[in-house]
Amino acid sequence: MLFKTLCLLLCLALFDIQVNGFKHYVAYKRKIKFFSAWQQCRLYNGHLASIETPEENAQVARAIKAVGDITDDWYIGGTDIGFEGRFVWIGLNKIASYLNFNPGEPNNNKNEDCLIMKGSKAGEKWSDVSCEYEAEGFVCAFIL
Ligand SMILES: [Ca+2]
Ligand SMILES: [Ca+2]
Repeated sequence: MLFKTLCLLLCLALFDIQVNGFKHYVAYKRKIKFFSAWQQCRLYNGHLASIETPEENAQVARAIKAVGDITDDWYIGGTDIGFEGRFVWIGLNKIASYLNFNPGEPNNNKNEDCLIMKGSKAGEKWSDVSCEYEAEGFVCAFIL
């Protein structure tokens, strides 16, 4: 019985590591639309960056700064294309619970459904943009 319990706990722990594993972020400086970026990250065996904590937000900002200008627009993997106003991380199939939008965003201006990160004096925050918009680049997450 004890063995079974230990085994179950170990399995749950391993499962948790797999689901909530440490994310490594890499930014790519390449003019690209949202769904092309999404596909590109899949081809790299990652996913278009999901951000679930302030720490992860800082990691994504660092990845962008390593390759380009944080005051440009960089795609991350959030969209409300399925249900207006409710953002999901498409790489995780999860509702975005931690949110970090620029002031006045998301404003769904002319039906914007895809998320970018953009740095300013307010910090490294998010805005919704048209999914057809060609951003400066994109960030992939790799779960280690
Ligand atoms: Ca929208
Ligand atoms: Ca917007």
